[in-house]
Amino acid sequence: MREPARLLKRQSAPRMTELLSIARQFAGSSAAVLPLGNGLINETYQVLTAAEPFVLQRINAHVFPEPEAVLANLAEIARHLDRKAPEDVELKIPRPLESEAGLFHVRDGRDRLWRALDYIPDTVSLESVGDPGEAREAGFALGHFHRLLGDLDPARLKDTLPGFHIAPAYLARYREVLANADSRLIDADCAAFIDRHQAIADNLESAKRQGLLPLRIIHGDPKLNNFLFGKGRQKVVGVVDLDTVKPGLLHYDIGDCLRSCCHRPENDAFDLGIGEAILGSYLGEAGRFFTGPDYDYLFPAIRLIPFELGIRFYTDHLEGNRYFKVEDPGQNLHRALGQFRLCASVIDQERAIRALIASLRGKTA
Ligand code: GN1
Ligand code: MG
Repeated sequence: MREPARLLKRQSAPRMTELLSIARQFAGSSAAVLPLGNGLINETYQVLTAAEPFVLQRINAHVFPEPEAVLANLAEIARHLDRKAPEDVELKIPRPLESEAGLFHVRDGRDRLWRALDYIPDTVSLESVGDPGEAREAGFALGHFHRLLGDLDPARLKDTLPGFHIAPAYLARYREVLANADSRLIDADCAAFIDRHQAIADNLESAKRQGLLPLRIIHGDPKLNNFLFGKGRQKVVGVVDLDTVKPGLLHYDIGDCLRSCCHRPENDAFDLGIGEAILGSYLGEAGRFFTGPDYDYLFPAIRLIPFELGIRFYTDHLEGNRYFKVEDPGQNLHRALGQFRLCASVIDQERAIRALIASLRGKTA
C-alpha cells in the first residue's frame, strides 16, 4: 500500500489565535489550547473551557482521504453504544461533539478539517507495560472493545483508510520504492530480513480470501498508549484514537496490541509473560465468539504485524520520511530495525507462543 505523503511537518503550526477560534466554534468559549499526546499522524490538543475540557484534533487529510467518513464512523459507534445498557459498557469511548453549526467538524481558513471529542479526565497513557496487571487490563480492554462492536454490522462503517494493514500491498509498495531509492539510504539488514521473511506477508490476507477469518469491526491502532488508564494504573478506563475503526480482521488488532505491549525496548525482544497476560484477558472477552481459525491465526498475526510495521517504517525511510513524523532523518530506519528484531524474537519463540495459545484455547473452549 502506498502511504500518502504527510505534509504536516512542513507546515507552520497554526497560530494560537486560530486554534482558539476553531475551539470556540465547538464550545462557545475556550480558555487555553494545549498540545496532547504523541501520535505520529494527526495534530491533537486539549482545550480548556469554563466547563468540561475537550479534545480538538485536525484530521490529517493526506492520510485519511475522506475525513468526513472518519467522523461518520465515530458517530455510528456512539449511537451503537447508546443502544446498550450502560452497565454493559465498561469502557469510555470518546464521542464526537457537535459544533455550534450542528456539524461534527469545523473547517479552518485552509479548508482543513477539525473535530472535537470527549476528553476522558483523570487518566494516564503508558508508553511501556510495567507489570502483568497492566497487560491484563490492556488485553481486557481490547477484547471488550471487540465484543462491544461485535454486534454492529461492519458494513455500516466506512473504510477510512483503504489498504491499511494489507501486508502484501505494503510489501509490493516497498519493492517499488526500493527500485527507485537513493542507494545511500538502503540498509542491508532490513533488505535481507524482508527478503527472508516475505512469504509471511500474505498469511492473514490469504485466510481472509479463503473465508477463514471474517471482516469484523477493528480498532486499527490498539497500541498501549491508546488505552487510557486511571491515575493509579490499576484499570483501563477508556480507549482512544478511533480514526482507523473500520471493517477488518481482529487479528490486525491483536497482533498490533501485542507488538506494542510485549516489545522490550532495551533489546527489542518479545516478552512472552506480558503476551500471556494480554491474551488470557483478551480471550476472557473475545473467547465467547472466537472460532477455531481465529485461534489458528493468532500466532501468524503476532509474527506479522511487527514485520509489516518494519516494512512501513523502512519504506518511509527510503522515501524520505513523508508519512511518519520524525525528529531526525535516521529515525524511521531505527524504528524499522527495532520492529524486525521484535519479529525475529517472535519467530525464535514460536514453539512457546504456540504452546501458550493452545493452553489458552483449552481453557476457553
Ligand atoms: C501511526 O499516529 P499514531 O502513532 O497513532 C500509524 C500506526 C502505527 C503507529 C506506529 C494511521 O499511529 O499504524 O502502528 O503510527 N497509524 C496510521 O507508532 O498509519
Ligand atoms: Mg493512531
